[in-house]
Amino acid sequence: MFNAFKKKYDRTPEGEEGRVPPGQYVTDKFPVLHYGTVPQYTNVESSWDLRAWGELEAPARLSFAEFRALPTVEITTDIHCVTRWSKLDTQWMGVRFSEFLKAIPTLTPAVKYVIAHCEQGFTTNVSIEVLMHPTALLAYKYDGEELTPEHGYPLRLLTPGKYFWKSAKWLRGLEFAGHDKLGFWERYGYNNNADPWKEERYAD
Ligand SMILES: Nc1nc2c(c(=O)[nH]1)N[C@H]1C(S)=C(S)[C@@H](COP(=O)(O)O)O[C@H]1N2
Ligand SMILES: [Mo]
Repeated sequence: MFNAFKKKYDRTPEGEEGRVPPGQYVTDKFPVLHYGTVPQYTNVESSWDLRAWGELEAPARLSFAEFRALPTVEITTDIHCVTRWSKLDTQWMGVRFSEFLKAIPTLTPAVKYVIAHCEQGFTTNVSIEVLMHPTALLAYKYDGEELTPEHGYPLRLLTPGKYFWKSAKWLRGLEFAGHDKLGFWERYGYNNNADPWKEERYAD
């Protein structure tokens, strides 16, 4: 008991090594990184929705109010940006990806990948297995507060175990696909698997 307690608290700040992937440094700041401009919404109730399409029995569309009525969870996780900053113990609230699946028509057995579609055409792709993890979130609060515009308001994806670029900001749609489709940064030369522990930064 005592050892388990000690081990947990040894990790930070002195013993962070085991929590920080190779080539990363820890920051207490929350840097803002993205391509393009920050979308501004005047009225999310009328101008925002979340769509799902592809390998499911019928396409779906949830309004802002419908989405916000879904059950939420809070999670604490570490985030790792490919530009080498990591931030430990970030706190998020949102709808589990697996919970969201209950709110849309059934997926077909062909589904293997999910392509996240965002404002201004940004996309990112991940295998559906990764999003079935209980810490995969459609997140709308950070540190107890509504996401700020630059961090993805009103909704972002939180993709566990991958470099942070796969945590798409300003999420508007999820495409369910039987085959993989490279997203924005993945096409730009970043590694499609993006595992920070294996330092999969760039495509070979
Ligand atoms: N829509 C969108 N989401 C995006 C990006 C982007 O360019 N557009 N950049 C990604 C990258 S490279 C990173 S590191 C994180 C940064 O999130 P943050 O600005 O909240 O730290 O968002 C990711 N999500
Ligand atoms: Mo990034």
